Amino acid sequence: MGSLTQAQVDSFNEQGYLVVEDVLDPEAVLDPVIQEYHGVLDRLADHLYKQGDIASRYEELPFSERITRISAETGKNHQQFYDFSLPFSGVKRDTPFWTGPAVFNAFVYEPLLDVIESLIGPEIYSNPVQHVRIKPPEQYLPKNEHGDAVIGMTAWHQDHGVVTPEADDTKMLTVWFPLLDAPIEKGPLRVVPGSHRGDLLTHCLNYMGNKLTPAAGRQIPEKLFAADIAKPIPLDRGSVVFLHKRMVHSSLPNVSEEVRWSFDLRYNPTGEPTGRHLFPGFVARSRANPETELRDPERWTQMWLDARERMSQINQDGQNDVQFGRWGDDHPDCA
Ligand SMILES: O=C(O)CCC(=O)C(=O)O
Ligand SMILES: [Fe+2]
Repeated sequence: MGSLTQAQVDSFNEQGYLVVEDVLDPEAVLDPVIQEYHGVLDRLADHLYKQGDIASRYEELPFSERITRISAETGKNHQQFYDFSLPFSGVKRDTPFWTGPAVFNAFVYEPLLDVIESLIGPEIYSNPVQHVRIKPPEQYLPKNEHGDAVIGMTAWHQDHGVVTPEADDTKMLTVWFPLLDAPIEKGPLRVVPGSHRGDLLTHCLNYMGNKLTPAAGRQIPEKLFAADIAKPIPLDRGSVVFLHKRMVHSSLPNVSEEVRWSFDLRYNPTGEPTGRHLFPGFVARSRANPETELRDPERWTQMWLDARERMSQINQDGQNDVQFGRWGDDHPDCA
């Protein structure tokens, strides 16, 4: 059974997002993830040190400072070492990723699935559009050629815009939560309440605000939605924000002293296309067929190893054997 009240479900349907406090037990779910990532960071530090990219492994530094020190020195976010997903092109047989048991445990944590059940029903599939984001304080990062910190805020977008059109009619739900408290100064998400009631909006390449900006990446021009009513969503550890797939959202910059660390996961009713079919999903909950639920983290890791093997044979050297995106770059909204 779902755990939300009817008023909470109604609020999600009206506003397109819902904050639920105290869903994840910090000690039972989040601390083991943090512990696991200490090992991931050791692995990254060893790799970079062996390559001569950093002067020390910085083992003496606490987690947040260690990550910040490393990114400040390399000017990179090393996302692929932390992430439980793969790039869309150029994947190699040894491309790193992390799908540890504590991470898996968070994906299938029953009280989290109870909330999801209230929003999308009892047959719940873990959609592979999923990322960890670790963003160091911008003040300690080098700037790129456009004067922006090399790891910065996320631009305006809808998650519907990052999946292929086969997932256009699905009930994909975004689930975002911080591993450490994420107050305003850490750069949490911002949402535009009610924006999910509109269509999928055009996502333009390098179009920031209302002007072309080479570093901006792909995003929705602000003239297409009510950017003035955007609302920041600061969250404490344990809390979760749920987003409708057409909710327009972005994030603020991290102007604090500590890393901003979050998971963003997606779930959809089982049987619907995920919009990223080469990556593996799994049944997280099934009331009809409980025996189909995946509860073995090693099996999950093997699914990603298999995906990596497949990906290492396609989308290499600028080839586009399988498309992950949906946008052309000549739409009139982008001019
Ligand atoms: O955490 C962020 O900065 C962006 C996350 C996001 O866009 C999402 O969760 O869908
Ligand atoms: Fe997003």
